[in-house]
Amino acid sequence: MIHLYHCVDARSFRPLWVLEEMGLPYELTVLPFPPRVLAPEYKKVNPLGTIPLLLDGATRMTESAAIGHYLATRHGPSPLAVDVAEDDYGAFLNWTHFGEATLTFPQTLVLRYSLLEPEARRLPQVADAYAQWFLARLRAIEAALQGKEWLCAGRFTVADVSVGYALLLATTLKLHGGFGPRVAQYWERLQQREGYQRARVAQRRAAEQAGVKSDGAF
Ligand SMILES: N[C@@H](CCC(=O)N[C@@H](CS)C(=O)NCC(=O)O)C(=O)O
Repeated sequence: MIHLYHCVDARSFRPLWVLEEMGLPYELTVLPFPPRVLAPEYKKVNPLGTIPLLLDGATRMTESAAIGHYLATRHGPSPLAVDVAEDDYGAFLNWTHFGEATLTFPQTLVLRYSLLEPEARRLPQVADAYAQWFLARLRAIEAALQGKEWLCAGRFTVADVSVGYALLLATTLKLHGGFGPRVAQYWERLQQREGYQRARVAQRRAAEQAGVKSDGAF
């Protein structure tokens, strides 16, 4: 059985969303955020203390975008993966990694320096600079969506999950006012997906069962 360790609305939402899109059976453990501090026993399972952690037999993964790709291929075939023989294979890999490396990374600096650090250690200048950095990178998404519903291959894929999570995080950080018109419509479209909505329900139920706050971890 696939086992996913998750915190509410954290990057582990990517694999949760993929699991629900694919209808795969899985076990979900929701931890309080940050687990490193609030669930220290978790470090026995994942010494990094980070989420996600996905266990699947002998497979052990801690990178959210890679896990989505893994699930759609190892547990496929699935339209969520783009095959190497398809024209958009390179675009698929690029957007899947762009979602994490280019779009989520700057937001973690915003999160840390505007919310997570104790007040005295907050750095508004860093938070503002990386918020602008993030919004500027969204221009690539705005351009890619011209005349398209999804980022590549003419269908919804793991690349949309990866970028879609970055838009969810932006909403949590109240950066969504800076979305361009195509990004704003894309974000609406993503939230209408049944897989997204099922993942929201699964997250809330598992958080409630674990006694973890379910209305946003941060
Ligand atoms: N690149 C990794 C990052 C994993 C990561 O840093 N996750 C954050 C939550 S979104 C975390 O666990 N933070 C808690 C900590 O650093 O203690 C991924 O995409 O999964």
